[in-house]
Amino acid sequence: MKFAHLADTHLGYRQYNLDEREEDFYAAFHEAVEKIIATKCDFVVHAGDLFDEPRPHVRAMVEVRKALDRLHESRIPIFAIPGNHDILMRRGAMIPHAIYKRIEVLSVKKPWVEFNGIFVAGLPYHSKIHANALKEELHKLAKMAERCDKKILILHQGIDKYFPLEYELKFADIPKGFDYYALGHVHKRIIDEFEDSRLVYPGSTEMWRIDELSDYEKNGKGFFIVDAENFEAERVNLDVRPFVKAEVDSNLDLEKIREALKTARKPVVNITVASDVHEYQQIYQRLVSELKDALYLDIKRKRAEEKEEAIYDKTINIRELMNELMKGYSEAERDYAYSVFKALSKGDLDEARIVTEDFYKVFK
Ligand SMILES: [Mn+2]
Repeated sequence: MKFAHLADTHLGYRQYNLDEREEDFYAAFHEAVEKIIATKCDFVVHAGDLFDEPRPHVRAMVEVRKALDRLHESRIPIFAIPGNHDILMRRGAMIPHAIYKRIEVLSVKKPWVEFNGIFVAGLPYHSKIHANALKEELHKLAKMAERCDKKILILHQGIDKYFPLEYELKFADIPKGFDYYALGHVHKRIIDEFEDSRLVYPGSTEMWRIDELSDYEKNGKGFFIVDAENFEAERVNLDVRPFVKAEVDSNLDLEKIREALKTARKPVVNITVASDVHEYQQIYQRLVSELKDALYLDIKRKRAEEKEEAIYDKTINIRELMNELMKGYSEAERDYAYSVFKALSKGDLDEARIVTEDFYKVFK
């Protein structure tokens, strides 16, 4: 028996507002499904962020239905949990998965199934404010799991070891006793050991953000096929669009980029220009006219002055900046402030209100 473990498919995401990039995410997902069918997996676990948004557009929902039909034809069930991108922060809100019959979504009310003697457990994404509730549920699940010899735990969470700035669980909080920890949320591919078990993040199936590039270059994008006897995880790579990242100055040495553009599939090119403000416009124009073979050119000017750089870094790392400003406050208070900040910067008053209500309920 074997199963496929995938996560972070982010269907419906339309990077750079390009049709091609939206299609790329569907293509990677369907390629994964076809490979799962071809290798005769017995079941699939999806560790969250199936969709990019909790209110996906119809096209994304139809693509998922097609994939679920394909799996169903091959009698391959799929067990899933909602990730942070699948959950709308509203009381009583439904997840988009609710529309399908052919996907079994694990929830706090029904956090496990027994499939061919394997205990398959999972919980939806919990924000850091609810980390204690999550730990309690995990403790209960670990007890329930004792009924089976083989046990899988599916979670969509950041763990401090891999996600030091925005984690909900510490490595030590992970309940012992499962054979395979099928994780999602971190978009890098990670295989780690935990006790005698395997802890795996398959990563996202496509390039969701440019900071995933070094892991993509090193490990590729894709998912894992796992042997349900010994829980060895085998990497399966997907044919994902190439990305190129380069820095150029006024010499405009484009040889390397031109070389990279010779692929059958047009790459996304991310360029940082080291120049002063006056030269930049001209360099920008030349890049646009000379690199027409790129699917998309993402060009930015490198901030030259050191002072500017320091401010720039901090604004990107808002979490660190807030931690510093709120030094005298507890970790829970800092997390709360950050959650409210995130909600309000999206203009989402409902989310800010729910985060606030939750905070006062838990920490009154
Ligand atoms: Mn994700």
